[in-house]
Amino acid sequence: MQHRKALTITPELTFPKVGFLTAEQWIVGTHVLTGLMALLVGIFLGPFQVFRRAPVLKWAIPVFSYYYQALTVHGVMNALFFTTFFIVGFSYFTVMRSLKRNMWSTKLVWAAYVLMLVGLLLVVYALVTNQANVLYTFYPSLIAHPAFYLGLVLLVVGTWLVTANLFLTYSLWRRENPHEHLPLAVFATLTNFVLWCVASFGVAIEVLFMLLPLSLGLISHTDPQAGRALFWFFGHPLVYFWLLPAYTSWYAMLPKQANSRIFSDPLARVAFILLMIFSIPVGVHHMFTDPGVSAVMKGIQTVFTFVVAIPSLLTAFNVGAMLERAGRNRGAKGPFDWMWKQDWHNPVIAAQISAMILFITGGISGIMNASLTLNIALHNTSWIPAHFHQTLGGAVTLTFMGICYWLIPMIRGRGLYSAKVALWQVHTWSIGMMIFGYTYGAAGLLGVPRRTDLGAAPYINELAVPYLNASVIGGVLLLISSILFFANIIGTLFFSKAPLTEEAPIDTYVESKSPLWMEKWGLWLSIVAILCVIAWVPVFLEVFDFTNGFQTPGYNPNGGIYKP
Ligand code: HAS
Ligand code: CU1
Repeated sequence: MQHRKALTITPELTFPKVGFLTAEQWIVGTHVLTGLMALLVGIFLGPFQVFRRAPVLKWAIPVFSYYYQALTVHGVMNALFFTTFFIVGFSYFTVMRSLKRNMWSTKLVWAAYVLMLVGLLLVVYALVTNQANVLYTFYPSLIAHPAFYLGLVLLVVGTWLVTANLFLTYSLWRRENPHEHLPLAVFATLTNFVLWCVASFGVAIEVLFMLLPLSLGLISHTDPQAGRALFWFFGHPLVYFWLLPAYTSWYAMLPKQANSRIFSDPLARVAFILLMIFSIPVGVHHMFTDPGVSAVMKGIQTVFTFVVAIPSLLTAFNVGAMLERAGRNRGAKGPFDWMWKQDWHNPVIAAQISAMILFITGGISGIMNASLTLNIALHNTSWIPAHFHQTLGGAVTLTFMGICYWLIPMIRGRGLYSAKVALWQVHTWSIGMMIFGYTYGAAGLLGVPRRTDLGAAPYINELAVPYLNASVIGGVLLLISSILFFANIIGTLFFSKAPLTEEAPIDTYVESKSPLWMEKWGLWLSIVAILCVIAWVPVFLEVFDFTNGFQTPGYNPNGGIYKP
């Protein structure tokens, strides 16, 4: 006789429509607020980079007066720590709410959090003591204090635990609900953590076998080319790890907020699957000017890069159609009228639509970067920061700010301190980013370099001077916007007296016609692995010097050969 263990069905959690369960509040709140603290440090250094680089000002940067230290703090805090903590907190929210259950293990949630937090503190120590001026890409042969690399390792290991917890929660749910459709938001979250996990192996190998041992004095030399290849195996998927939660909000939350409905759920899932598959075999587009990679591999990864832009074009149509429906529900008539007939007075909606508008130029500039031939003119100029401030600073950060305008009130159990201030914040951010993007893009076309202390440069192309000076206007607007953002967050946390009225903008039941095979994670992982082999193994064979090994000594950015 066959004995089958009876499946114990976990009772569904009932979440309050308005407000959080205590456990949820702690888990989501701690991660999101830690992320915002990292942002608080990083965000204000941005405008001062602009002021330092404008010939009309050439101001020294306050507190971190050494330009490269300030730039590293700006990049590392904003791009690596704010994003990761925020995304993890947001993903826990999405998964718990949508699947109506607790995380698989609350202990694992906190173990991962402690690892990531210790990682953050170690990195902050290395940064503020001026021992890690290696920028957020930490390319060798620049070498930082071991605490910097150890901190990054802990951050990444923490996110692996997060991934395990998310997948175990999902698989329990799937076992108990074999025929139900997985809510889109959870589907998106899982694809995001798959791509993150696979990608993070590249940077883990780089840090564990190249950078940390050199920094500790266990090995004496490194290889910049090999380090860059391992980094960009990770670095490009990283940008989608930031983008996918914003897409999750646009697809799965904005329809409810805008009183509309998703245009196509299956098409959205196709977009997420494509992003998961094609994010990794494209990182060489960051190395088009690197001599060690062959033109053939650059060509192959160029083609894949164009493929990975397609899911974003699908998103533009899918989300655009959802917004058109929202506009028509509000009385829009002509072909374009729906654009203005959005609820522009709601900061949560205004932030997300403005983020999309910034992403139009961000996306187009990305496609231009991806052309091998054009890239020669654009690489390492201020065009690149222009590109990624429309994508990461625009599409992603502005969406996350919009999310904060409903999430922080829910975490705190009080209404938003001021919707009006939030609207001003959104508009100053959008216009500031547009000005920054235009001026830095134009200056880049005139050859102005990125990552360079122009305030100390003996020569700048005169034609670029007006653009660099005009970028100050963007910097001022972004500074004002950052102050308004944090004033509102602090106001909501400590001073708001308004009652909480907004519901969690996520549907716990989603009608979907998507086929269940879309959840074949094993299949997707195999395809990812095959593409990684095709796209990356030849690159690694090209960049590693298997005869002579590592030949370049580490370099201390504060001067001289690196000595631990
Ligand atoms: Fe990129 C460099 C190519 C997307 C971030 N990128 C960077 C760097 C960062 C970054 C940080 O090929 C610098 C790294 C460093 O420090 O060296 N990028 C692309 C391409 C895309 C792209 C092809 N990037 C992103 C995203 C990022 C990001 C997303 C962050 C979140 N990028 C490159 C390349 C380089 C690069 C090269 C290397 C350059 C070099 O030489 O160093 C694509 O994924 C973009 C596709 C996007 C679209 C836009 C779709 C538009 C949508 C909005 C629609 C609007 C609506 C609103 C619906 C095709 C979805 C309408 C409503 C109304 C009411 C009007
Ligand atoms: Cu990229």
